[in-house]
Amino acid sequence: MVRYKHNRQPARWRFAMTDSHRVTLYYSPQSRATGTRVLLEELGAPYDLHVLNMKAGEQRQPAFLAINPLGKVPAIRHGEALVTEQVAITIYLADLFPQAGLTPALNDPLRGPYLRWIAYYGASFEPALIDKFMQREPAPIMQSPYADYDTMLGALETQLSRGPYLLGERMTAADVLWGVAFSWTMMFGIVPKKDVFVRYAERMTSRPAFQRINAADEEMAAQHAAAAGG
Ligand SMILES: N[C@@H](CCC(=O)N[C@@H](CS)C(=O)NCC(=O)O)C(=O)O
Repeated sequence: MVRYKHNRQPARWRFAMTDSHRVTLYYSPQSRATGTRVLLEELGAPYDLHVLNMKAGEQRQPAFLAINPLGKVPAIRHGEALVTEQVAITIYLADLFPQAGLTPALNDPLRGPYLRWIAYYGASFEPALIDKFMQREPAPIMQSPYADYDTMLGALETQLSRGPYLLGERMTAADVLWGVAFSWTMMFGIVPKKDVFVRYAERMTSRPAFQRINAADEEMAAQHAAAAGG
């Protein structure tokens, strides 16, 4: 396991950051934790990486199973709080660093839609994605948590076509989650490369934060493969 330190908060609010803001991200390159790291960078958050070599099976060792019994990344530790699940982590981190402007405040009319589309990721998109990837017949529409794949994706298409971001003109932490998700799900051919999805993913992945982490991930993934013996 390797630890790295990152302090990339913009100068304008660096004075306000204390050690109480420091976050530890349990991490593996080119995984669902990548989006969380990109979010930390977009937020200018101070964080440490606790890196797991998943190719060597470190996520299933007792030390990490004590953090997340599912053996999955991302997970974060912030003080006494341990948070798993991308959806919870996205909301938690964006609220922890409101200065970055990526979270609508509680009294903002966008707060509800913001939560809706973040929750949609975990509750509807991911289950649909896995059924599609496994070429599994979905449950009947009344039992399926996502209705059916085309309806689930169609709702996203409608929302994104209002763009440029999920909530219209305002970029939020939800876009970091979704931009990264569209990028890898289209790369794996699970989500079709429709113009609206491609443009949206490009808008998010062309940002410096994603570019930086993507490059670092490539290097780290190669080191992990070598360390795990190919
Ligand atoms: N429900 C979890 C899923 C996380 C997840 O699937 N993580 C994958 C990385 S892409 C993982 O850690 N897989 C390792 C394994 O299960 O061995 C979330 O949304 O955070």
